[in-house]
Amino acid sequence: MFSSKEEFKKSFITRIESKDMRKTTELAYEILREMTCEWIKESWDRTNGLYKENDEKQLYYFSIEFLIGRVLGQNLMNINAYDIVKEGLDELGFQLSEVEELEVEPGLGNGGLGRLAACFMDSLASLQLPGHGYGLRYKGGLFTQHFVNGYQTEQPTEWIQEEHNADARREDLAIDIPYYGDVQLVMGTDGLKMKVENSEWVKAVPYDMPIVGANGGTVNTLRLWQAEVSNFPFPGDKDYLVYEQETAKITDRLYPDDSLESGKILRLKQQYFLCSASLQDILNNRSFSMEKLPENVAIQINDTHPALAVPELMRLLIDDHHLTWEQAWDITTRTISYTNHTILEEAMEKWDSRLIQSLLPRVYTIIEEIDKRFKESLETQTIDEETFRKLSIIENGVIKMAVLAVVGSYKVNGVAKLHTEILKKREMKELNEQFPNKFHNKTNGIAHRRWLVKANQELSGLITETIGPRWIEEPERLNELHYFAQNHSFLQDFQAIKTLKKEQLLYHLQRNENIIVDPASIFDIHIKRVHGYKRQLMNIMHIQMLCDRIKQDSTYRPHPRTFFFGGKAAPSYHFAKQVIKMINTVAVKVNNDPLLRKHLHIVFVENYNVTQAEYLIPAADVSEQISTASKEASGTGNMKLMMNGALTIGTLDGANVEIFEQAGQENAFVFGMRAEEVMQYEKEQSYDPKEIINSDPEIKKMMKQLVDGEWTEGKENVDFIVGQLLEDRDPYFVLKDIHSYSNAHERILAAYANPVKWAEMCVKNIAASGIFSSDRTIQQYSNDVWHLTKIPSVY
Ligand code: T68
Repeated sequence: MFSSKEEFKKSFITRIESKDMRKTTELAYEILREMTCEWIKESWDRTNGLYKENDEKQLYYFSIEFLIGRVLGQNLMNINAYDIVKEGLDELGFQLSEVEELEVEPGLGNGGLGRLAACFMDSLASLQLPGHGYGLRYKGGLFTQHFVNGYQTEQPTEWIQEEHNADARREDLAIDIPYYGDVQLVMGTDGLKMKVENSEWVKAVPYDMPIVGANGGTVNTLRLWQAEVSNFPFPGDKDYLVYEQETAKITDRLYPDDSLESGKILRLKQQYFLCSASLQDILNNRSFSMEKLPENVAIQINDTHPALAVPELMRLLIDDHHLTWEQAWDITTRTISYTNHTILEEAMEKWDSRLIQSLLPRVYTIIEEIDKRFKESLETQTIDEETFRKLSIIENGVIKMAVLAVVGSYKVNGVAKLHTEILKKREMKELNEQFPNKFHNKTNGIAHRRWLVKANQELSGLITETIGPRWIEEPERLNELHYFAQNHSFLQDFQAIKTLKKEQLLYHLQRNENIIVDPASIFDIHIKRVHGYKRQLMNIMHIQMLCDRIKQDSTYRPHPRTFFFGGKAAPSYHFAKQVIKMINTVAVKVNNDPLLRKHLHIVFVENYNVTQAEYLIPAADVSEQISTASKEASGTGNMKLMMNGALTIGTLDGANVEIFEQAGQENAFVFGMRAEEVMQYEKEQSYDPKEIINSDPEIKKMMKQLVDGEWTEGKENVDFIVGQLLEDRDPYFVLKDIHSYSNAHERILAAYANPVKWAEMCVKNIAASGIFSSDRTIQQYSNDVWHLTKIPSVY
């Protein structure tokens, strides 16, 4: 790596001149990417060498999604070259920020779960822990969202630039994965064995991505598998053309459903592909005896999507490595641990037994055996029918992946305190009683290096000037900012940076869309997947309420606010898509109304993704975290916004609870029902939105306007929104919580009227946010679950 700006410039110029005399930003991007890869390669080789030498335990994080976002700028940052490169390029007539804009972000994830995996990768490498990711190399990441007449449309997003990947491909490590086939019992030298014949094989080719830790010392590996046709013999009675097409499909696209269980065969193929390839890779490359697997390897499964790792590891240990069932089970259940990310019924993965039996016949026999043995182990207890049903892995021809994951792993965690409590006391109560020491909490975290150090370099600079640089390595030191929460000059600097970040956001948005926004307005930001439980509908209905107040009450003239929305709806989630349409419809009305637009502005940012988030989050004044209590397992956007000095308006849900605990409820705007209340209503089915409509004139009026189509466009839109609130009985308690939400918004306006006090509250939030760094989360996983040893990189 170069040590000075001059050295960088020299090398850059030599390269640019050897390629092309036209000095375009595109060429600068190519060269910078190439140079960065070379610098990283050295550390990467060294890290791999150290891991081999040390024989230390390795962690493998199995995830169907890794939403890593752009990597070039982050890598430069992590190798401490960002400033040198920026200045060097500047002097050569390029702007680094423009160069960075050319990178197509790999959107290999839907939302929180995929982004969490990416933050964890960053923290593992930065803490110098031997932890790697296994995922899938989807040709198309999450779709690109455009609005046409206010409706979401979806286009495929292709992120791969093949010429960049020549060295990432590891053909030498390709593995073959068996699908279908006939299971037979055969007599081997050591007794009866299961054998599968006539399998259809698919080749898994790994592509490696470097994960660069802070200061560039440790570089771990994210290995992504790509499906290709296999060279193994192909069963004669099948159609090879169909096989070719189906093979390509396995890693062709990311499933765009963020919280729906799809139950499709392609999804099952993807899941097994990830598990089998990764496990074979681990077992092939080990340097220890198989019995020592749990001492040498930890496998974390990110939700149930890779839960087939349990039966697949059993299959490999028994069929390929000739262990007994008991030995294999002992090893498996000391190697695998599982993270649960949801309690939403519709997201709980269930597979039709017949589907697994046909696609993965051998794996199916193993799942049956696991289920049978687990049920036998329950026979000594007196267990009622309901409990027995809940504990069954296979029930009425359906395989429940969450139960399989719990039974087959040694630790199970939820992602925030409240979520873990709900898991233990309700959703998985019976399992928790069977395995009392398995369940634990690991509250999520975020990579502060991306979400603060990189995304908000100005604020990071100010923090470093104020408390010194140590907070970057130890983010909990951000609490030293408490001493400056009343320091006027610090608060002024903070405010100036907030304004700058707002202007930068607007500049960025204007490049892509024609948006004129007042930077002096309150930036109120609601960014996340669009879903009923995340209640974008409540936000837009509240805006509807505000419009009415402004029109009816000439004394109600609130400080201007810009409500930003960003988020995609799953293509098959019709209600969410209608909410998008409604927001866009209200936006047009409000933004064009001469009176309303003085006070309210609505911007729905198209195609919300990691890159957009990096612009939006530092610019936020208000962070909308308004899920129906009990539904949001954790949330991580809430942490990113807090860390950038936005104040949270939120329910007591997921990690919001811990955010309020840390920052103090007086430095946030808490509202709405609590989780117990919601769950009680759900249990009793006693919530009736009509009662609220009939007893509350303001809500009644809003409903009438909705039914009359004043805020929607087209009958379909009215029908969906009104239908959800009336016929479907408002399943996410929008009408129940909207008054309390509206009051919280009035408290925001009151607080904002005092800019110094507001800034003080923001700073208190930043100061309290260090605990939400994923470095803390990863250290806790390592201490309690994985037991990894830090391997300092030596130069
Ligand atoms: C999210 N889950 C949780 N799921 O909703 C969020 N689901 O509260 C939490 O903070 C985050 O996980 C990290 O723990 C998801 O993002 C998915 O994206 C998903 C994807 C495929 C299938 C089901």
